[in-house]
Amino acid sequence: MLPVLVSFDSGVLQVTLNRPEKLNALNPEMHKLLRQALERAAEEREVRAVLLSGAGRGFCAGQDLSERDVSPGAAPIDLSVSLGSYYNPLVRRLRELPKPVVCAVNGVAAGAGANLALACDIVLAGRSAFFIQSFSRIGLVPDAGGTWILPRLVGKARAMALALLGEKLSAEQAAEWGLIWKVVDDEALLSQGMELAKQLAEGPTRGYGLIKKAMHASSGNSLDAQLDLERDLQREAGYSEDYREGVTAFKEKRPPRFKGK
Ligand code: T3D
Repeated sequence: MLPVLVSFDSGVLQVTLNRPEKLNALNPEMHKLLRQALERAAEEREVRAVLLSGAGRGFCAGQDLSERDVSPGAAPIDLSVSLGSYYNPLVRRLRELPKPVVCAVNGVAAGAGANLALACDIVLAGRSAFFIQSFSRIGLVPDAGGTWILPRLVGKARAMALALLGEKLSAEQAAEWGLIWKVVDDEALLSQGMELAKQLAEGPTRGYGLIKKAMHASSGNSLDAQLDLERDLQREAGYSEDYREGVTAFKEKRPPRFKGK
């Protein structure tokens, strides 16, 4: 069985991390397949949204630690190679993908697995799921964008404590703190995730891509720079067919039929 499953239906590319016996801990093969799936999502017009989740009782337990030889006498491992080759490109790919990515966190999301979820655009979590910045438990620093996104989502005080203590954060608490969008019942998670992804897949895809650009740029921009960016992105959105359709549908008092163009 492949360690990442990919299927396509109704405009949604569904990507499932699939090593349940390891709580979907990431190894190079999974990284490769995950990257391929995200490249496909970027390139194929028909793909208008992505749904990411995990098989079994976990979402993703981060880096597969069984692949790291830390036995006495083993050579020191240069972890920057792993980040440079796998984790950083993965987070950049997710952020730059001009299509919405929904993440359905079906169980534990630990280490880079937690930050992989947080790099997605809309995060739903099952009620029994939890998030752990488990890096400090093994002497590491949060990666996969964790030190960037956590303080921005929950503020420095909470981000720092999450990173230093490596404690479990329940899905409910994560939603309350603004780390994720919503908590749903475990049994309903995948169907609600798919419903949301399908809703997005019927939306104005180009506009969504521009919304992502604006949102991601905002934390590094002054208000002036952001206003200029909004002007430029709105010009682009206004040239889209979906804008014409949206306004026409409004005037004709009917639901819009967006084509993602
Ligand atoms: O190295 C680099 O490339 C640098 C980049 C690092 C990025 C990172 O993600 S570092 C952080 C790595 N992840 C962790 O430290 C989390 C390790 N896992 C855990 O702390 C716990 O497993 C969980 C809290 C996630 C879940 O606990 P629990 O009690 O529900 O399950 P469990 O029994 O610990 O795990 C179930 C199985 O999954 C178990 O296998 P076994 O004993 O039944 O054969 C366990 O070993 C395996 N597993 C869980 N996490 C990992 C893993 N195997 C390999 N790597 C893992 N990360």
